[in-house]
Amino acid sequence: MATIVGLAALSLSRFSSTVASAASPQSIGSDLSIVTHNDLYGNATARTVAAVVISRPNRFAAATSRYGDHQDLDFLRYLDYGKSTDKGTYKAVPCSNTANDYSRQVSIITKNATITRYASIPARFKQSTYIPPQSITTALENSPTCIQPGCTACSENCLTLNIWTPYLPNAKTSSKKKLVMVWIHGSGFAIGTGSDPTFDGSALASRGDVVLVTRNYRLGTLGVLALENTLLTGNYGLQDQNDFGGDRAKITIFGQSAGAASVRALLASPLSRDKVSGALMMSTPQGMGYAGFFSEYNTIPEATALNKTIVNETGCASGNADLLTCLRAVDPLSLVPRRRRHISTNNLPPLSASAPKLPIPILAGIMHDNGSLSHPTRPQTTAATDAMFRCLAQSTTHTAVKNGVFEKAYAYGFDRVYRIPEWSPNPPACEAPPTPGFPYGNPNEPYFKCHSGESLSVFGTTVLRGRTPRDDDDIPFSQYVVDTWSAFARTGVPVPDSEFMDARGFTNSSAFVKAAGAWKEVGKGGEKPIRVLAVAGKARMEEWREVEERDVLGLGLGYYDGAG
Ligand SMILES: *[C@@H]1O[C@H](CO)[C@@H](O)[C@H](O)[C@H]1NC(C)=O
Ligand SMILES: *[C@@H]1O[C@H](CO)[C@@H](O)[C@H](O)[C@H]1NC(C)=O
Ligand SMILES: *[C@@H]1O[C@H](CO)[C@@H](O)[C@H](O)[C@H]1NC(C)=O
Ligand SMILES: *[C@@H]1O[C@H](CO)[C@@H](O)[C@H](O)[C@H]1NC(C)=O
Ligand SMILES: CC(=O)N[C@H]1CO[C@H](CO)[C@@H](O)[C@@H]1O
Ligand SMILES: CC(=O)N[C@H]1CO[C@H](CO)[C@@H](O)[C@@H]1O
Repeated sequence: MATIVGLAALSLSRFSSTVASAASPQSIGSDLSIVTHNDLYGNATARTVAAVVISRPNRFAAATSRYGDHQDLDFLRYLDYGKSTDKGTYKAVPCSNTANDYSRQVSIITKNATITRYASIPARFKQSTYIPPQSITTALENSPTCIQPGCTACSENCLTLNIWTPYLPNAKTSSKKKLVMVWIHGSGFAIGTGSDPTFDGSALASRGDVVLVTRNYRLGTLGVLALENTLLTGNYGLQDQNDFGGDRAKITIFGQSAGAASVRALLASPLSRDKVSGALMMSTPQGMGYAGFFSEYNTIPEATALNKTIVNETGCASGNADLLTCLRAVDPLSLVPRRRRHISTNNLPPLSASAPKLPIPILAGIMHDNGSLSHPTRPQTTAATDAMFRCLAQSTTHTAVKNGVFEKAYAYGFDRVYRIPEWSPNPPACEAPPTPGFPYGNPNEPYFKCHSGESLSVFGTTVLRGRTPRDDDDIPFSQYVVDTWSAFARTGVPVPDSEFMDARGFTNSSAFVKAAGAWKEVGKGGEKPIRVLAVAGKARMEEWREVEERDVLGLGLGYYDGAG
């Protein structure tokens, strides 16, 4: 009955059907659960044991006793979590989770799952269409990114996704579904990819027991160009993001920066708003100047007014009946350095009292300090920086709650950052300064909590991305954030359940949650609305920030009340 499946391949969940000998839920006649502690310390972990668990009769005690007094297998109690009786009947196969070995593979056969492509191969300036699962495809390599400035491993044929899963169902024996988190990457609608290793989904999938999906969408002008009275209707990138199906009760969309602005646009669109059970928006740029570009939408006439330059520069005559053919013949790399906004009949997302209600929870927040310092050519200046991010992020949440637009809302301010390698907008402003005993930076000293500084913590990829933990809190803090984000996807509440954490042995996160105290939804019981995400002892609830500054700028909490 026992079937051994190496975890190494599973831990990154690269699926393959090309290896004839690969085990599959079908060949085993059982579901496969992959349970690993994954403490985010990478190959420095002391918790090297993981298990592939097969749902064939075998009591928990029997399964564990087979492996002697392997204390590390305690985390398998998680398989009984949420069940009323201790009826767990599992076969556990412990194996190392430190190897980075792709040679052992697992196949899956789903209802004709297409693993590598989620939408039709996009014709330039044409809406993509969601393709339901059709065939089984090898997915061992990252596919090309969408066209972006200076790219090489890129293509217009880029509508692909990556999937990490802690569980492979056998359709014959189980109808269990995991919660799904769908990530929309940021970078100004201009660059980026779902295959960026910063967004490696292993940690969220393995710790959070969710299926994690990252995906590409068209960028730059290729994602948005719209011209009135032509077939160019814009929103190609947004439609790419909208191309997904599945159980609407189990899908949370989340994104950062332009990705968060995308989540916001998807929630505003009748095409996508009813497909999700939750939404998480990290650092949505909104407000004045540069940032307004992300979250205020153009109408087609407004977008058309912007076409002059680009149409002229391509050499395609704007009056040409064959404009589309002409534009499709242009080198795509010459089109992407430009950006355009999403197209909508409404310049702002509908948040007023008359806005349609969306019965889902949202979680939204920003970096705790200076929202900007984000753009290489637009360094931090004034109060206006805060206005871009903070004031209107607060107004969005405040107004949405006041007008009951969402079922409930949680707000946070992120107060610990470790910047992404290769990206330092204003060095060394976004780095904690080194002090004696802290050669990699001392996060207890003041430093700017810059835009995008949350990504490594949210994905648990600090070590994976080669950043050495600066102190003993960096990784436990990331554990806490990973567990918080996935808890929101599983339950709609950004607080991991204590029994869940106990079952998994997430002792650090337990301590964080206890130290931080209750995290109430915005607008409930006069509680302070913002959870400051910081190390144990510094996490707290706070009032909306920068009230005076906001009012001076005319970006008060009521800013969005008139919208839509
Ligand atoms: C452990 O990981 C680090 C970087 O994360 C790498 O430099 C080192 O070679 C790895 N060690 C082993 C034994 O794999
Ligand atoms: C799977 O694909 C085959 C052929 O491509 C088709 O006949 C069959 O109906 C598909 N099954 C499902 C469940 O979509
Ligand atoms: C396009 O460029 C030409 C010169 O190259 C200029 O005369 C014309 O006004 C431009 N048209 C638009 C719509 O900008
Ligand atoms: C908790 O954090 C400490 C460092 O502060 C670390 O040594 C330990 O391994 C962590 N425990 C777990 C369960 O991840
Ligand atoms: C093809 C197209 O729509 N061209 C338009 C570009 O914008 C100018 C000015 O807004 C219009 O006059 C063109 O018709
Ligand atoms: C809230 C906060 O940290 N504000 C800081 C933003 O950056 C400027 C310097 O550019 C500081 O003076 C502010 O205190």
